[in-house]
Amino acid sequence: KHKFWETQPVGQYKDLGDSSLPEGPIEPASPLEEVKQEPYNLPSLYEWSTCDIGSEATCTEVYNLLTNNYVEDDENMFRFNYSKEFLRWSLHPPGYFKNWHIGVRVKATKKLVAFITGVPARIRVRDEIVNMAEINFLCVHKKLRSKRLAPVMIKEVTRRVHLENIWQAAYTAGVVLPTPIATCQYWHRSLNPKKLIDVGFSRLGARMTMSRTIKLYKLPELTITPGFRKMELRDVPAVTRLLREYLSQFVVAPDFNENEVEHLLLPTENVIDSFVVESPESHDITDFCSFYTLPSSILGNPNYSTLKAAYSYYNISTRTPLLQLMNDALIVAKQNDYDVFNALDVMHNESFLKDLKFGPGDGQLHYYLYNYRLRQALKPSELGLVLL
Ligand code: YNC
Ligand code: MG
Repeated sequence: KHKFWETQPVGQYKDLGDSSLPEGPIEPASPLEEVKQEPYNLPSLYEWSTCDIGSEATCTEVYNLLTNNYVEDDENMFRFNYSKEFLRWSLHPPGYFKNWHIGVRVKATKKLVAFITGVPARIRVRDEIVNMAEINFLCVHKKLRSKRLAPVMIKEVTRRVHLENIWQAAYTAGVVLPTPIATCQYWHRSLNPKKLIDVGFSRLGARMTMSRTIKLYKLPELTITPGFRKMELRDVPAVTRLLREYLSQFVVAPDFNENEVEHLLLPTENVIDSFVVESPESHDITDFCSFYTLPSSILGNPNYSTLKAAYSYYNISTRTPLLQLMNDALIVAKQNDYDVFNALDVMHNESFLKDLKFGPGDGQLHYYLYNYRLRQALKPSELGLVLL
């Protein structure tokens, strides 16, 4: 059934529930000399091309490929529209490898037709910190689908990850593959219900009018928590401490240091927004919340072309109730003109989703590890990891 995935060191369906299998790497690391030195073969019309996302021209090519060919919803009404700034930010974390940003071009014309990326990350699984690659942005041009290009691209990124002596990876996908470590659901909080209904993202509820719906989702103009403000560079040590302590309770979570917190969580306009609560008395940083910006193209609507969406990232409450903190996050997202605020049911998010009027989405997001077995699937609330 999965001609490619059956050959890979991933949890196989036949092993599900077999508690005699140990947790941890499925295959041992190989000596580096044994890693294949030459790239995998592509069909003869195509060639590999490392994509320097720092180059404006190359970043534009990647942006255009993804804008026209990346992930759509089941009904093909919306397509992710990652911005160039977002691509540069997410692909250049501390210690990134240039040659993990892999393109496929048509030899004759140099047109970019496929893409896959990895970035390094330390991810803790139970009490073990594992060097991994986070794999993202796998995309094959619509005209080249179902030609088994994706397996070659996955094998090539795997080879390049192995050459850095890294043997595990984490990734998410909307499709079911062998075998999810967790299956999560997106929840959506309307900020601009009229537009969401007009574009078909949501529907008017039973016995609801437009004006009642608008009233239902209305938010205060200003945030409520005293000391709630944008995160600044000087907050990096305190936020890192908060985050490390908070994430330690989950079964799978990133192991962030200060450099990574600075890169990933310091606000970058139209990419990542982060807020702290600074105690008005002690000036301690007691709480933190963040969301990233990922618009979607609205396909074939005469009135609107993009949906401005915020995606919940990492949130930590120690003194402000999480419900109040997230309500403030909704308020700032609304102030900044987002149409919808999305959150997965990971970490403690379930505790606020219903109260804050999030509704469940259709479609699921499956989390995977490559070459690392878990005895059984995790509950979403056991996951402390959000991939971009
Ligand atoms: C997918 N999303 O099952 P089998 S998510 C992984 N992730 O293999 P073909 C996928 N595998 O089942 P197409 C996958 N989607 O026969 C399909 N597959 O064993 C598997 N869509 O290949 C599939 N982006 O080339 C099958 O399919 C085989 O032409 C079929 O290409 C697939 O970024 C795709 O959704 C997804 O652009 C590129 O449909 C194409 O359809 C497309 O004939 C729209 O492929 C965009 C889209 C996926 C977003 C993402 C995470 C990717 C993770 C990849 C796996 C990483 C493994 C770890 C590597 C490092 C290891 C170390 C150390
Ligand atoms: Mg293909």
